[in-house]
Amino acid sequence: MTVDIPHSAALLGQYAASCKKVATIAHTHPDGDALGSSLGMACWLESLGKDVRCIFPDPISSNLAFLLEGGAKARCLVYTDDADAVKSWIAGCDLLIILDMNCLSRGAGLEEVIKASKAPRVLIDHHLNPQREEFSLTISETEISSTSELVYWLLKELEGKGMGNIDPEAGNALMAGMTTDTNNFANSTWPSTLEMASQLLAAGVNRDAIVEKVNWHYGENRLRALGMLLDRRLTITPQNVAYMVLYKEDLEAYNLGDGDTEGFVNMPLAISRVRMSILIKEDKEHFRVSVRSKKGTSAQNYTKIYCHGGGHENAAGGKLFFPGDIANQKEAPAFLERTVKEFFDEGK
Ligand SMILES: [Mn+2]
Repeated sequence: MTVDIPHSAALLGQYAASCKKVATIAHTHPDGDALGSSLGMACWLESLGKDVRCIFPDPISSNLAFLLEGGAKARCLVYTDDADAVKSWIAGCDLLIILDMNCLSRGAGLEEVIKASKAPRVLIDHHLNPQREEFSLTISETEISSTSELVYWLLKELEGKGMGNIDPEAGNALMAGMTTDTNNFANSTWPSTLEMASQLLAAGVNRDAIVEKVNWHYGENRLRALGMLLDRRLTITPQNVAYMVLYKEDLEAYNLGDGDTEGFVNMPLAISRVRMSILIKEDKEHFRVSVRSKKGTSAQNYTKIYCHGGGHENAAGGKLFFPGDIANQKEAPAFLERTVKEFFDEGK
């Protein structure tokens, strides 16, 4: 870890001490880390007596619904479900805490709402290249598993200073966020990550239940779609890059919701010779692009150069627009072939 936790926590504590009404805001298509870090932060702020809502640009996928049991659901607002409630909450806030995204555009429709607010913005994130100029305080750490872990260490520090506490609900949410972002300790696991897990286990967080709920409660459609993809849509280029394309017809045929394709992109990395895996999924006028790579290959660089995105060195996401990057959907495979060849063979 490179960030100075005591110093950053003290600054976060100052912002929290001087506010009354807060919004935490996380990225579009919220994943376990976005939700976990938001809920963990909200629990802590509530323990300080603050009025808090966790705001998301769009709905939370159904496999994470267990984190919204109890009181947590009432704490969350989704912009695409209730734009007026979100706008009026943010307009009344005197602090915005932005989590698990390095730039405001990752907030999709919320970007303008955030920019319209005069409240100070605190960024807490673990992605590369944070857009520091947009924030009053940036707490960015890339040598860490997840935003949930970063939040954990900040809150732990503040708790030691007698400022709020990490209650079991927050511990559970932060453990879930870390567990999903490390793909259950398969990647981005640092010494501090295991220390956090150890401390939370000792505090009574039921990690087995989290793992079970995250991984074992999908519909049959998810597995059948994965079978179809791996059997019929997996291409491996001469550069040993695997790619798979999911068209709108597939999403409809298998009735795939937002969270249902989570983790698909990792599967081809199981093949020994594959060094990078790309999954593209058709959306409105663009494909959503997910890229994962093994050590020594930069998913981040490929995504930045060709797919309007970024993220982490070995896990990145972006978009591919049509028309724009490609004339139409059917051109996507050729685009991937060409850009992969250029990236690896011409050493871009
Ligand atoms: Mn994350």
